[in-house]
Amino acid sequence: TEDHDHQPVDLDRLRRTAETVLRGNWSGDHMVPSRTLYPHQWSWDAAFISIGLAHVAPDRAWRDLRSLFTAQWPDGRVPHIVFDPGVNEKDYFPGPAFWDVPPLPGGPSHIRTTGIVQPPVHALAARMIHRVAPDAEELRWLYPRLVAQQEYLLKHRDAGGAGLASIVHPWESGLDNSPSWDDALAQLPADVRVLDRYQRRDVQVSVATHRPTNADYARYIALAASYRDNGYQDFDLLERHGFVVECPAFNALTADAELALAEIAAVVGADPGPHRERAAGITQAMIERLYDPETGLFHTLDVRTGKRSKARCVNGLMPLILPGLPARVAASLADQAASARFGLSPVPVPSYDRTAPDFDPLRYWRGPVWINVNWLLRRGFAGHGYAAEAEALRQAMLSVVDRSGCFEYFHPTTGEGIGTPEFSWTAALILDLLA
Ligand code: 2M8
Repeated sequence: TEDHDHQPVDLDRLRRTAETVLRGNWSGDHMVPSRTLYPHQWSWDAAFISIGLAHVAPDRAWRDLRSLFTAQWPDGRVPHIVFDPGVNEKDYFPGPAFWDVPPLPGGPSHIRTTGIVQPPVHALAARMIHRVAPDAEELRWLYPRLVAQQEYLLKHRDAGGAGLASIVHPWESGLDNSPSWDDALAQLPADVRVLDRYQRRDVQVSVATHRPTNADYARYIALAASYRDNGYQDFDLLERHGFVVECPAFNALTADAELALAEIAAVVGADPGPHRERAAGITQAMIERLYDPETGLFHTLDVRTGKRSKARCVNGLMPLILPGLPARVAASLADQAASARFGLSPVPVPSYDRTAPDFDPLRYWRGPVWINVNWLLRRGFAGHGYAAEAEALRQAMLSVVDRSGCFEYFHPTTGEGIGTPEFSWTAALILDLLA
């Protein structure tokens, strides 16, 4: 046991630190994930951020979600980045010129966005903000938009035909360079010459050995360009696009969003029934397609090859957030999360199996600890009656952030802060854990 296991957490100092980060990262009508590395608005960041912000600045929490959904596309997709027109194009790559989204008929013409999505955590966020700072008017504004977001994912993105949403880019998962995508990406050429035409901004602002490799980055750029050049359309994805994958975390969050929508529906006078049915359908399809009883984990499915990835990654634990998961499946996830492969404390659950030969404690989503997935896992434990594990994970999160600061991610052994130092969702979710 390392000494940080025993250090008492200074709760007041922690709260003040987190509040300071969120004050510094507010940009008029939205929060940036980080002033330096991520100077625009990100989709799932906004959801996590608003959950924590609700406790200290509920107006800003509602505002952040409203800003994001103002940029929603007419087909229902919520873009993964909404660009701030006040930020210089060279301050983030790939920026609005690369994504080149044409003004959308019926959509806001002055707002520039990417054309891919991120996990739909926003219904959960709306439900949670409403509990802390009730505002039925905001919920009424958001409800049809949240429903359209779900319909986009469950109709346009059901490339596998089984009722699950596919992602068309690793960035859509939020777990950029997770080993979950290695098999699917290995089938694509990695032509790093594509990077000659662009400047990677992330490796200038952050440490290159912590960020995705150039080979991976070249594939990210090629995939984004291919989706863009197909007009951001989703028909015939399997024939037209090189990356079509079902992710267990993305789909668990999609099902969880339906459960949140069922509760929101009750407030706004809509029918909760269909939302509950959809959540149950997604949960069932996930168990059939993505669960491996031998590993006791969920795995990503490459819809193009029909093969499940063997990698054991944190997204494979995420279905624990679903209350409808059979107790035996929940028990196997809980076992795995507490096992030597992951481990809940003294440092929270890492992004990848600690015992894997290619576990990398520093490289982004291939080893380090992230607070957002641990915050979700904690909810999962609590929801399935694992109170001790939920509390151990909560303490581990508070302790690592208290010692190191509101970093983007943390070293999975030492707990040292890595990446960008004043990271919004870390600060926000700590405030939620302290509430
Ligand atoms: C990271 O992703 C962006 C691309 O969207 C990047 O690497 O530039 C991921 O950690 C993602 O989950 C997160 O939403 C984003 C902003 O915090 O950064």
